[in-house]
Amino acid sequence: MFPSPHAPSVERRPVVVVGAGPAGLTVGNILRAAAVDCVVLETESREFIETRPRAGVIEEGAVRGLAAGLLARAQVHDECEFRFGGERYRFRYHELTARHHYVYPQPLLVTDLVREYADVRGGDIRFGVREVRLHDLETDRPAVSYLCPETGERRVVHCDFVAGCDGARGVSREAVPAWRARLARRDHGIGWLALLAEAPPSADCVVFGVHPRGFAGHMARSPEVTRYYLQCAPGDDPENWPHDRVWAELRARLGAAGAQPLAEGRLIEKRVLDMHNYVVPPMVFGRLFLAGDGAHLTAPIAAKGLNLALHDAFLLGDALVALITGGDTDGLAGYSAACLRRAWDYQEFSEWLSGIYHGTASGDRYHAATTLARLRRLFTSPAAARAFAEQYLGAADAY
Ligand code: RFL
Repeated sequence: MFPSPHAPSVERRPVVVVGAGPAGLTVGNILRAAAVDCVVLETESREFIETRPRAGVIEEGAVRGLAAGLLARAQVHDECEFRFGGERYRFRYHELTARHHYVYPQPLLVTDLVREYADVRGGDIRFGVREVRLHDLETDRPAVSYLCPETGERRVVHCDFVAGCDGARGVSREAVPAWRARLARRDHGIGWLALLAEAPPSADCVVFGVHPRGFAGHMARSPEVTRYYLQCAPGDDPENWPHDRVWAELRARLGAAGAQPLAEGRLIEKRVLDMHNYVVPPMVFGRLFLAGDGAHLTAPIAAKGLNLALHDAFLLGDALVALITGGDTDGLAGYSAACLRRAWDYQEFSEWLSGIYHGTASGDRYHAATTLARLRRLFTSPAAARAFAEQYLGAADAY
């Protein structure tokens, strides 16, 4: 039951942030830096979110002053490598865009952001909350309630705005009624076996293996840990992929003339991801503003999800600060449209890249040959290379 606004457990804050992923923590940090009061609600424990492995490739433009740890410790990547037809092709994107990628594991970024928000700025963050519910979003007095993990009591936080940053499985997106949300979804019909190996990287950059047996990817995470991907059937069982099969397949798909042999190691994560994307326009419902995976999902194909979450969070945090501290409504009014322009651009890139990664293994000779033509064009046409580099780095002048 919803407690009366006079009950002792009722609080009031300008903003409630639902979810302590990269999006929610970034919004929280921007608000705290501007002395705007807020509370962040998270269903998991601090330890869990600080160790959950996920992304690692971050655009230069998705980093702002909040990520001091990242700037001090991240590896800087200027190029990537495609391998196809038994050859290696270096793609030097820094030369084309003057931008680079940071390689910094998401758990470290989340750890930095939690520390900055909670320990440095004294921000209020509540872990382990249960049964989060969003209320009265279409009024100017919305609220968020949750079950307190210590007492089991339902607590209510009244607010002016709710930042829905609770990811793909959160409650914020569900709070937008079906008549309003215009979910657009794309299933690629392809699975990726996502692997983390306790092994040093076997190349000095990200490697994409485009092979008739299927795509394979190599991405450094740290000097001791490397992420690998193997295209597989959607819904495949990770148990079908014992250690020896994984390494044999990686060697076959990433093999190329002059390539360094793969450093083998224990597989510490092994899960099958079904490649699908979605966007939920608009990203606003009354006083609820969605950000990150809660609003749009991009399969790891283009390594864009974390970057989009950070871009959303910058826009949302800045817009909330502008309104709450200065009465400026423009940022929030244009928030959804601004985020969606970039989100759709990245979706289109993901779609295009999926064609390149998966085309040669499609079983369709025509499709396989046009895929290889597309790939070769990246290395023969400077105009095609520049266009690819701009999208890969998220470096367009405007979205
Ligand atoms: P998150 O990170 O999922 O955070 C949401 C948080 O909300 C919590 N939560 C709730 N809290 C309160 N109430 C509820 N009802 C809640 N329900 C959930 C969750 O516990 C969580 O802490 O979403 P956010 O902030 O939008 O960030 C999105 C990114 O995490 C995601 O897009 C990336 O990880 C995607 N991704 C990659 N993105 C990149 O840009 N580059 C990459 O290289 C990259 N690699 C990847 C990836 C995602 C992967 N997986 C596991 C899907 C590799 C993998 C394997």
